[in-house]
Amino acid sequence: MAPDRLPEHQRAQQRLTAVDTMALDIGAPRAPVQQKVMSDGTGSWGTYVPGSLRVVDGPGSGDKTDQAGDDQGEFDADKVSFTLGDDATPAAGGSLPNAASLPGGTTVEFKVKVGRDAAGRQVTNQATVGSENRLGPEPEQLTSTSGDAVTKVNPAVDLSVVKSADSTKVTVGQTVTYRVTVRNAGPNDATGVMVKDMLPSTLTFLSATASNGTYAAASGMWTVGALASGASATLTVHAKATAVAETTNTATADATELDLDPANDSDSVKICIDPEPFCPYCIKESGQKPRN
Ligand SMILES: [Ca+2]
Ligand SMILES: [Ca+2]
Repeated sequence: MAPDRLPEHQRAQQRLTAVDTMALDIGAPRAPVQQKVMSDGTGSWGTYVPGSLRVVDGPGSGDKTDQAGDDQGEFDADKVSFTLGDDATPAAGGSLPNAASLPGGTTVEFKVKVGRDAAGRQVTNQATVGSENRLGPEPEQLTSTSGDAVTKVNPAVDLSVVKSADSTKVTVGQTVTYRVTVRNAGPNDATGVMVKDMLPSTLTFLSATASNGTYAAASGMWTVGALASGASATLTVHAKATAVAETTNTATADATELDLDPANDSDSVKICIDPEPFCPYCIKESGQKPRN
């Protein structure tokens, strides 16, 4: 095997969450070759993070700009490229001495923001190095491709909550019925789904019905459990108004997985509890004044 055909290698974090940023380190082995140029695409699963090109070690180490023609690094459309080695210019790779194994040589790095569609999947990335072998009688153009750098991306979900009341204006003694719906917009199945929905002190719990799981009135916790991507669950709570108040109560959902849009995890309903109406015939007897 010619020295230049030693495989390139890549290091990537082994576990990420969608929307995290991943740094791909790409090492190039030392080889008695010149004009080394490395290129690497960001793939369909992520987006290049502008300004993240860097030669980590080896000749010309340091940050590189995304623009072409000013230094060893360049980002163009969906591909990053570096010119490597001693005396590398913006246009042409330099030379690297021979060495038996990594981590000799040079290492470059760039960052990729992992996209939503990659959640719960494995993503892979490869780098390619082109070089010219000048050991023989004639210069020989060579290409080396790395093995796949495989990174597991954590699953992610988007829970949303909608809460409503059958009436937003009641009187003391009347029953209010709240309806809470939690939905998982995916992209992955949710586990350990909990919805916290504590009744205010001006309402007394009567009963609850849940399509999934159970509701504990004392803690206000609706334990939903697993919720597949695209699925929803509903809770109905009946409560009795016990005191005059303007009261808002909120339902908030949570799951084991990261939620990609926390803005829709909660919903609130405000209700007004009026005093009990007075019977005009009772006023004379009780001496109470009718309410305005
Ligand atoms: Ca540049
Ligand atoms: Ca959400």
